[in-house]
Amino acid sequence: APASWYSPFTASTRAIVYGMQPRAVQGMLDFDYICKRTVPSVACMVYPFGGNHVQKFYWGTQETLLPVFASLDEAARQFPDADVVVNFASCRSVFASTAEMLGLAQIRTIAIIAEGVPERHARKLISMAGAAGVTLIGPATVGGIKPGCFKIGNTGGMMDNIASSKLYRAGSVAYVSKSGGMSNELNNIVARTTDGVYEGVAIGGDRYPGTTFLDHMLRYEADPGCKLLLLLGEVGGAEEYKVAEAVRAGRITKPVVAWCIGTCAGLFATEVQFGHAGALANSACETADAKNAAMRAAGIHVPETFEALPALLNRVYADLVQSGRIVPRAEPEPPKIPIDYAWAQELGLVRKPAAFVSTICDDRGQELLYAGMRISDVFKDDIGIGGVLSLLWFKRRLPAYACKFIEMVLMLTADHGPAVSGAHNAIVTARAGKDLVSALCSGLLTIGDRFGGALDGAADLFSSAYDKGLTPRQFVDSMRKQNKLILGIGHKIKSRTNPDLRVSIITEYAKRHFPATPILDYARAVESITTAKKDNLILNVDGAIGVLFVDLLRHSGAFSREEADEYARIGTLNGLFVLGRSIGFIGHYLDQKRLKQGLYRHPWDDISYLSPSVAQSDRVQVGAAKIASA
Ligand code: Q5B
Repeated sequence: APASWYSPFTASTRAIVYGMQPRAVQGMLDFDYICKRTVPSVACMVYPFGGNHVQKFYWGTQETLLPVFASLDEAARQFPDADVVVNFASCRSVFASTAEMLGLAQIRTIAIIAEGVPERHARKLISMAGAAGVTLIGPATVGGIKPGCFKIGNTGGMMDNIASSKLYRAGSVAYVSKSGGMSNELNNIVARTTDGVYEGVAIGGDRYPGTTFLDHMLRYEADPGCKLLLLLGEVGGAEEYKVAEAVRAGRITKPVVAWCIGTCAGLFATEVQFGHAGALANSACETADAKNAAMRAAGIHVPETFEALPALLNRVYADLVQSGRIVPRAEPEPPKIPIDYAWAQELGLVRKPAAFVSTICDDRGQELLYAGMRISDVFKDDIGIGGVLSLLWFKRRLPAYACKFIEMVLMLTADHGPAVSGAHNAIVTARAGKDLVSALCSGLLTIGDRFGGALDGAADLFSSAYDKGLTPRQFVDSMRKQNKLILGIGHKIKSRTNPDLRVSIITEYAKRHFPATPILDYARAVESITTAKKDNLILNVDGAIGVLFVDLLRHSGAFSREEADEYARIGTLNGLFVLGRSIGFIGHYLDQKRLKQGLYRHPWDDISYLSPSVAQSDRVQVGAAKIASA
């Protein structure tokens, strides 16, 4: 059936949702789906920020896309069949947006969800809506629901609630209340005591609702699908009297069951403002007791207490069935409700193997955890960057001397001038106009066996030789026999006569604080052999850190031998240089940017051009031809 003044929501109603409210939209689509609607009730969304785009939603178990428009005007143009707007604008912008909606001829109903709308704005909007012939629901409401047809925003709560109140199919009882929370209560009561809800609207708790109890009661009276009217009023205002008057005057002829909540107000010594802005009795006739009495006197079915409401509703419903005015319909099979994976998981209904396993950090709770340690404790215990590294790299807290050692390594390796491979690359990249990450990566990509990435290799070579029981001399000879350089030995500029102070600092610290340093001692013995050959074949900074870290892993007591070997094997030690030197590479990048250095081009006089001469090239070609013909 098409929409009419008394039935604005049908199974083909289409709405524009104003505001970025994906949860509410998904709720509406889920409702549509279980009502077996063929077309989603949400035509599109309007969100003034971010331009036109699409948002992904579920339609049952499948995914679907809904358009989002930056302007209401365009949304209306694209969806001329949309005649309802669910307006989620905040109380600050609701006036302007609703006024704009009222200017669109196709819009017949607007639900205003915002609370705290200034009363003067509400009154102005009511008068504008009246002039435009538009039905306003709200402000300060969840909206309403028409089972089997349409649901405004978050009305009805979660899908299991909607299903248990059988809101996926129409009943015969139409209700109007102020509160969205109490609407849920009514959905439940009506489902248990009658053949179910035909329609339900919460008009909102403000003093000036866009439409009143009477407006909706008159709609329900005119709507042939509705057989029984239910009103849940509340203390404050005089709207219930208007309904009573309509019943008395014969404008409402269908049976009405009603209750006005707030009868407990009499127990307080002074007038009490209940939850809603309008829920305050300003005079004796605005009390719940007075309004219940007036409705009862008008012939409305009013129970003695709210607790007696369900039984009364059931009695009136049973009379309607008995008199043949309601013919109960066969109950359809309850729909299967697709439930979100996250919710199903929370309920313990599903499980699936995770694609990733992570054991070092957890950001899901209230507080970030590093290997189980709260971030606030990281600072309370002042564990420093060494402590953080030990948590995230080794999943444990290391002794203070070890954390200090880690910090010293990071400080020592932070930079070694602009001439080393990595800094040079970072500088050239920065000067080519690239960004920080590119410059940093370009520097990092030079780290390897020859430059800065010899820590792991050195640790492996020295500790393996030591473990095998090779004397330092046997080790050096075996490496020479294999024509292999000893990683961790040798430096481009440092030598016995120009010692690398970084190495002295770190080894002296380790000698003072580490429980034992057998691999360092072994490496020193190797160094005395290599430096005898050539002055620059010293234990370099990579080598010193590499062997010391093996000593730390093996003798700190914090690791088993298997763990110690594994950390040395999986690249941990080069990670120290990578981390430390990143500080320097970023420094070089910033330095170049600060100095506004232009594109670097290497000078010709610094390149030996050794390409063959023309004559040589001819000889090569003749030679090649002879070989080919032979
Ligand atoms: N020979 C570092 O070579 C360097 C030998 C060796 C046995 C060795 C070289 C090397 C191993 C890798 C290593 C880390 C390329 C270095 C770092 C960080 C840095 C950098 C900075 C920073 C230097 C001359 C003669 C030859 C060779 C022999 C050389 N190395 N023998 N084991 N390891 N080391 N890298 O001076 O008989 O004449 O043929 O690869 O540990 O990267 O500041 O710059 O903080 O940024 O060019 O400190 O040692 O020596 O290759 O001309 O060799 O010594 O066989 O003998 P050089 P070459 P022969 S720290």
